[in-house]
Amino acid sequence: MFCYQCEETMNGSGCTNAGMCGKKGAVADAQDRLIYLCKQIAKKGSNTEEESVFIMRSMFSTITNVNFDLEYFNNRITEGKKFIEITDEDIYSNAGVQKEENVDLKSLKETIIYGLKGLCAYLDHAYVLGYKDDEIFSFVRKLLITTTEQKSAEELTAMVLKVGEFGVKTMALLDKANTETYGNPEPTKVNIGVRNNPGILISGHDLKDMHELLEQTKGTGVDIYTHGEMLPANSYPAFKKYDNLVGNYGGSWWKQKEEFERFNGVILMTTNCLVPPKDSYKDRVYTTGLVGFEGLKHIPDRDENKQKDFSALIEHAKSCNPPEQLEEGNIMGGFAHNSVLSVADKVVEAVKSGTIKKFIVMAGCDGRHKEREYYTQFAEALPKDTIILTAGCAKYRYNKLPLGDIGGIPRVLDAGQCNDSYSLIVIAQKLAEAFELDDINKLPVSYNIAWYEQKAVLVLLALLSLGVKNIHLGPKLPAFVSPEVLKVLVDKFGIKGITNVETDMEALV
Ligand code: SF4
Ligand code: SF3
Repeated sequence: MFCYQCEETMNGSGCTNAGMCGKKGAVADAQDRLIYLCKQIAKKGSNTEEESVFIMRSMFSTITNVNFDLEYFNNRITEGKKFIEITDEDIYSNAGVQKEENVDLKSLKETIIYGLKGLCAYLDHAYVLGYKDDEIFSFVRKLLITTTEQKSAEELTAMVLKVGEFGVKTMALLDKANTETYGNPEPTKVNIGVRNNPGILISGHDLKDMHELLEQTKGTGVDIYTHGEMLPANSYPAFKKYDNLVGNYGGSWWKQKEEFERFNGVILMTTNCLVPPKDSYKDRVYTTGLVGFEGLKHIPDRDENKQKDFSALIEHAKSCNPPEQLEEGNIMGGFAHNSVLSVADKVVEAVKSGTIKKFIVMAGCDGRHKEREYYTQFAEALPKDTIILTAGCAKYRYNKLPLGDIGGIPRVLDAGQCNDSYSLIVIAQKLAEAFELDDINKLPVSYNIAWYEQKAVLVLLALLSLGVKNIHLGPKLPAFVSPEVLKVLVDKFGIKGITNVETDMEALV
């Protein structure tokens, strides 16, 4: 195997025997074969929606911490082979990141692939809610084909930015899908304590699963808690009305080993990020959608016009003990574009009067490495006249700190899931309009972004495609960015890694 798609890749260069994430070599190889097959379907297929959905879901399933199950990937490859004429020999001999020998072309092609993986995840979330865009489907095919062709580094660099441009479109589509279906998120105090009933903990990004689970647990005596990236669900009007939605339990994805253990109840993983479960709680974890892990129970997809059937999981939950309390209190959420822009006048006034000096976008992912304590320290060290704009699970590094507010505006404005970084873009664009600026780089906004997996790659490319400059990216720069490609990113966009809190504070604030 060879995989270097995430931030935790071995020695900052590539996982070769097994993934640091727990992915086995055979699974990584099968994922490579699936990606190769998708490229060939894009090239030789008949351009049907069925093929596009196959490609989209295949790409999504190979994102870090989504699916660890070899059988799943083997079945998927068998399924995909029906679309085109292709031999196993072809697939086996041509699949894999290392087939491109030129290090810079490989870097650019893989940047395109990882960005597309993130894009496909968001596209799938929208698709599940009945929203689609044929132009985006065609774009994904076109770019997959590009990675199989002889292209220059300049041509590929242009394509990388195109991925970002379509990333913005896809996040906009998903924003429309989420808000038209479940309402605009509202500023919400989310309880982080527990109640005394058995519970189900739901994690991942899939809001439709969230809705159906709430509906099916209504009146059953089973409480629902969110974990990780499902936290923002607490701020949607459609979900707030369920009185068995208690709040959020615990922190971000990498804390699950300890937190799932202590939750006592049933856990539902709807998308990334699953960590290989411990035997002590394994029988309480269910997967659904594209998530898979050998030995875990899987809730099958919904039949047309029907809900997914969560009854087995609900029955299981009833026999569990209530969760152990980890903490108490509240955290604030729900500051997506609609709620922030509804107080835009107040925000603009605060900036003009100097009460707010700067916004720092600290969106992205969290991860398990100690070096990420930097983000907590950075948030703590920020001057009191600054506001953090966040989205994605990166927020767990500082969303429970007592950072206070500025004239009623909380100093951490959480727009939601990583895809809701789109909200941050909308907010920045509207502020630029309000200040009559022709360039969003002239706004008092700095970017200190943390990444882990490929959705964050897409978010980064989206920001670059909008011309955002001087982004600090950490905790490590991607291993798949070659020195030459990094040079382009530095020269063109001023991208930097992180150093230490003091130096970066000086540069960013
Ligand atoms: Fe390694 Fe990350 Fe790939 Fe897992 S996803 S195998 S940790 S690079
Ligand atoms: Fe988090 Fe996996 Fe990236 Fe959605 S859930 S942001 S890491």
